[in-house]
This record gives sequence, structure tokens and C-alpha cells, in this order.
Amino acid sequence: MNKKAIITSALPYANGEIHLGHVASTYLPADVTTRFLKQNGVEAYYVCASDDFGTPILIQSEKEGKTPVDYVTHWNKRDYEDFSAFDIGFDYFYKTSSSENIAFVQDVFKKLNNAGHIYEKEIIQFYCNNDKKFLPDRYVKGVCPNCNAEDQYSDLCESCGRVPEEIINPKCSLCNQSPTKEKTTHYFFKLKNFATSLSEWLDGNDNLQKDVKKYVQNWIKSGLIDWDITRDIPWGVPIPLDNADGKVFYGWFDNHLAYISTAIKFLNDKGIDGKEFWNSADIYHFIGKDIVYHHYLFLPAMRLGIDKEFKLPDFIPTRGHLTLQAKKISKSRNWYIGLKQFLEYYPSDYLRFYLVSINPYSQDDLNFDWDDFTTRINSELIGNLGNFVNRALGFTKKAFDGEIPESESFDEKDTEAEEKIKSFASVVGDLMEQNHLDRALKKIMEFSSFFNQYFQHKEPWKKGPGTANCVYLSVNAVRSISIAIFAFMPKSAQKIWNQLGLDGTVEELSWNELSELQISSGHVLGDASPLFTRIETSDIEKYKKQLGPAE
Ligand code: B3M
Ligand code: ZN
Repeated sequence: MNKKAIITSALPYANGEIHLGHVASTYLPADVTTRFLKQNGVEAYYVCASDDFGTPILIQSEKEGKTPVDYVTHWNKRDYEDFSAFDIGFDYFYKTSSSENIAFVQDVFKKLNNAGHIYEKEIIQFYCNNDKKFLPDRYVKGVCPNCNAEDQYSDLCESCGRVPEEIINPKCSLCNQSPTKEKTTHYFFKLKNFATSLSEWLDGNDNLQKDVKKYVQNWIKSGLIDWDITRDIPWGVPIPLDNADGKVFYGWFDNHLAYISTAIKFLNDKGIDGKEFWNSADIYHFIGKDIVYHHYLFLPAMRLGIDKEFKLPDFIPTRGHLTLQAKKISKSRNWYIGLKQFLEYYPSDYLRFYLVSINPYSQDDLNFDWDDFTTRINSELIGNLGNFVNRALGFTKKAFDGEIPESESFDEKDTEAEEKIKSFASVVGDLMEQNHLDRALKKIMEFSSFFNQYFQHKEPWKKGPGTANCVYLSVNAVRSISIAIFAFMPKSAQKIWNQLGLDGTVEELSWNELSELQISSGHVLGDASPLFTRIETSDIEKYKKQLGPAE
């Protein structure tokens, strides 16, 4: 494990509230990973920013009668609040429209231009005579020339995941009229220049997911296309050339550069040399599978184009999309759950537990299902983990006034239990290091289940021989659980820590300490209270009815 890391997750557009779909595939896995790395003594920083530029944001701000600056300022603040309520512990949350990012993007552009990776070309741009606007990107829909899927955006086909060179049968997505064409001069990034170096980089990086690499390599083989990095709109990073007045960069030219500019700003403000840190750290970019093209091709190509002045990513953990009750999430059809809204119903740890449990390290889609959520919380989180913690601590309180008794010599079961604790850090840690967060969490549940059975088997309430060992080992197992679940469920971890009567915060403990039996006889527990409250199915039925159109 490298001792330094920078973690990012896909930057949220400053254009609407964060919902469950957003957090499942990127923010939560990135947060869990960052917390885990920090527990392992890695100097890890999780940085993020709102993605402020782009045509959709400009048009939406106009609709609401706000300046784009006011509009994105609102969403930047709101997003950050929602993430914080969900315990997404960004070390820094900034914005792509920061002065630092603007300067950085312009500087990168100049370097790419000097290195011969940029060219100018007169192009024909769609223009809507009805809306009186140039129609870039999402404002033109049509048939994908690669896979023939209908109703696809001109900047990304959601069916095949590729960026169409020229969309077939274009329509203005605002008014559905056929747009006319106007001439304009645009700047292009020569992505084609990088086919070989990208392919080599992919081949040489064993940390990237194999299946993703495979289809990205196929994209390279079937031919890359140069990227139009220009937009004729007044909202974006201005193109720093004399003859480019009124033109700004395409949002995907500037947004991923904010990973770097935000990290550098944060580190420099802390008195750390940001650039030096970036280049000696492991770089993680957590993304959803819809933006593979941008992160496996465009982003690394731009870094290669400036001679790797900033190192390329080591990990690009890519996960699938969340569906809701087995249907595609859609804000317009009210088929979504806002993060803020969800946290009014249930504690953040319930959602964190559930979303990690159902989310493999793969591009398979995952499904949020209210009934499955209820079962997993009631029978696994509460029935297994919560139950064991309450049993072990509650019994010690009742039978020993909360004081850990002197243990005796171990029988076979005790030795097995002790072994479980001693191997726990590596059993779970190995899976975490491999990004298998769901499997790691499952191991924690198995550990808890083992100790439930152990406790049951020992029958300490009979006060027979071996009772003291049972208490000693069970309370230490609870301590191990507290440290192990911190990355997944930070609030519950701290609650358990307090109930154990231990000092400080669980966050300060290092990962390997979870395999040590540090609670010894004479230690006195804190106050115990139930960790979790069961989910009522009547509430769930109510929440289900809030989805979708009223019938
Ligand atoms: N703002 C959101 C998305 O396409 C987009 C991500 C930018 S990451 C540099 O998921
Ligand atoms: Zn139109």
C-alpha cells in the first residue's frame, strides 16, 4: 500500500439534488475506501467539486431567472450539505468554476496547444431557430450512428456508451424541431494521437478492472475520434486565444482537471507541495460506468499530452447504475429518492450498510428495493450485528456491573474465537484492498454471526465455568467490530465505541488494532442502549407509494 493517496469521485453537476443513484456507485465506495486507507496510516485525501459549467446548467439557470453563478452556488452548497449528512467525509469540496481551476485549465490547454495536440477547424454546428441557440451536446437528440439506438444525446449514447461522431436525424431536445446548421470555428483535441500510448498505459496498469479495460481497448482498435472541445455559449472556461472570443471549453475538457486543481489548492493551503504530493500518491478516480469513455481515454490522454506533468490514475473503480424497484431512476417521472429525503426517514448508516451490501466491484447494475432494504436492515444489521453487540454488552452490564472479569484458561471454542479476532483484520482488509467492499462487509457480518453462535453456545447466563472467558472474548469482538465497521458506518462505530467505555474516537485507531484483544479484566463499560431501531413495514409501504406518477 502506497502511503499517500488522493481519492476523487465523479463531480456532481451543480444542477439538481443528489439522489440515491448518485451515491451508490461513486461517493459511498470512495468514502469507505478513503476511511479505510486512513485507518491504515495512508495520508489520504478525498477531494471533490461541483461540476459547474455546461449548456444544461446555463439553460436551467435562465429558466429560473438566476445568473449561472448564483445558480451553481446554490447547488454547490446544497450538494455539500446533503453529502455531509450522509457522512461522505470529503477533505475538500470545491468547484470547477474556481479561479484556480480556470487558470489551471487554460494552462493545460496552452501546453497541449504548444505540443501540437490541438487544431482549429471550421465546423457546422446545430442551431435552433425556434430557441435562438446553438445546440451543443444534450440539446440535440437523434439516432446513434454506432449502435442505431434511438433518442440518444449527441454527446453520449447511453445504449452503447460511445460518443457519436455525428448523430443521425437530429432534433432540438427543447422543442423537438429539426435544427438548422451554422458555421463556427472550433478547437479540437487530437485524441487520435494517443491511441498507442493509451493502449500501452491500459495494458501496463493491473489495477484497472479487466472487463472495462477490454472494451476500452476495443474502442481504441475500432478508431478514436478527435474531441471538439469548444462551445459557443457564454458559460464556461474562456478559451485563452486572441481569436476565440465568446468561446468556452466543453465541460468535459475542464471538469476532470478540477480533480487536480482542487487537490493542489487544498494541499497547497495546508502547506504541502500539491504537485509533488499528487505525483507520489496513488490516484483513485471513482466513477459510474456511463463515464468510462471520459475517464479511460480522454482524461489519461490529456495527462499524456502534457508529458505526464501530473500522473495518470492508478485506480478507476467503475461500478454499475442503481435502479429503483427494478426500474431506471428518472427525476422527471418522479422515480427517484433524494438523498436528503431518505435521511429524513432513516439514519445514514442504514443506507450506507444497504448500498455497500448490494454493490459488487463490477459494472453490474444494482437495485434498490424497499423490501430487500427492510429485510437486510432488520435481519442482518439489527438481527445479527446489533443483536450481538447488545447481548454482549448488556449481559456484561447486568451480570458483572459492566466490569470485565478475570478470564480463565481457554477451551477449544474460546481458542477458536480468539483466532477469529486475530485473523479478522487481514480477512477483511485483503478484500478492502481489492476494492471488494461488499464482500468485506459480508465478512464482518459473518464474524458477528460467529460470535452470536459462540455466545449462545457458552450460555453465560448460567454462570457456569467459562463465563468469564465468554464475556472477555465477546466484548473484545465487539471492539473489533466497532473498528471494522467504521469505514462503512462511522456513526454506529462510534456509538459502539462509547458503549464500550473506551476513550477518544474509534477513528483514531489503526486498522490492525482490530485484531488485538485490548480490553482486559477490570475495564468498565460505558452506558448501553440499543444501537438501531427496527424498520416498520407500514412505513415502507408509505414510502413505496411516494414513487412515480399518482395513479
Ligand atoms: N459531472 C457527471 C456525470 O456525467 C459529471 C462527472 C464529471 S467527472 C469529471 O456522471
Ligand atoms: Zn429548439
